[in-house]
Amino acid sequence: MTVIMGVLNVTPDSFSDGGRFESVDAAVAHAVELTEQGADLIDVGGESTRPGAPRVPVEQELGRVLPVIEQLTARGIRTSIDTMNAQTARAAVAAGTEWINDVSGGQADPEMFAAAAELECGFMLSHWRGHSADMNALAHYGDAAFDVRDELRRQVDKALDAGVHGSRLIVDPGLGFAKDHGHNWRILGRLDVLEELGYPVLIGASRKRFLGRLLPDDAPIQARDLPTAVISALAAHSGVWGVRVHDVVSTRVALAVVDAWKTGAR
Ligand code: PMM
Repeated sequence: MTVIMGVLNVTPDSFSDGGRFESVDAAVAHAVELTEQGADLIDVGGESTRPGAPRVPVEQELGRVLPVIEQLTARGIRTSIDTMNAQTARAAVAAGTEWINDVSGGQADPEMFAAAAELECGFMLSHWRGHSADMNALAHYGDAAFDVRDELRRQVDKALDAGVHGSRLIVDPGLGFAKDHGHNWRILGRLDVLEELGYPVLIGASRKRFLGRLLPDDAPIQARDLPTAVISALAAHSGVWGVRVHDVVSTRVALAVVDAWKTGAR
């Protein structure tokens, strides 16, 4: 079955949950709820990556995510750490996190691959071309599906050279990161190209801006959960490893449809 990764942004400025989970208790309660709804793991992040977002000092990031990870680990809830900082990744893994989810694919922090190799945890490696402040200017491709595959392959090779074991790698096209809506749809329409890399694929489309273009201008952010769930179904049908979503309930149902579609039983 396709893995559901529930999003837990412990930030005051995340575009999609608007800082509602700033306090540790509220964050933990939300993670428990997502787990009860069917999330297989919780992706904990303390630094917003929305376009134009400022960087957060590592100490502040650690202060946000560590208490949450400690409590989730104590409850037996599996987590990934959404960070571009090796220091945060190390501390999170020491607190029980099983995967490093680095949206920069090891590019933002030169220590990241060494940390991942040493920690022997899973590593989610995303396609990335630059920090949020300037990523929109970097959204130029010949064919986004093939260019992203090739750039991911180069980064995967660097991870392997640094000692990260191939069996621990998961690749992600980084939808919305230095990509416009057309690039995102091209990548999604050709997931077979990404699958050529031979690694499990993770897709993070949830509530992203390109989905807003399918909806009325005044639609609330939660209206993006329907197109997100449809993408979860289509991505699962093409065989991806996992989907990273804010609304677990709708994606759970979408994945049940795919399962019934494929097996003829439910
Ligand atoms: N997108 C965001 C944050 N982390 N991680 C992975 N692996 N893939 C993504 O597409 C991704 C990510 C940005 O979205 P958010 O601000 O809603 O969390």
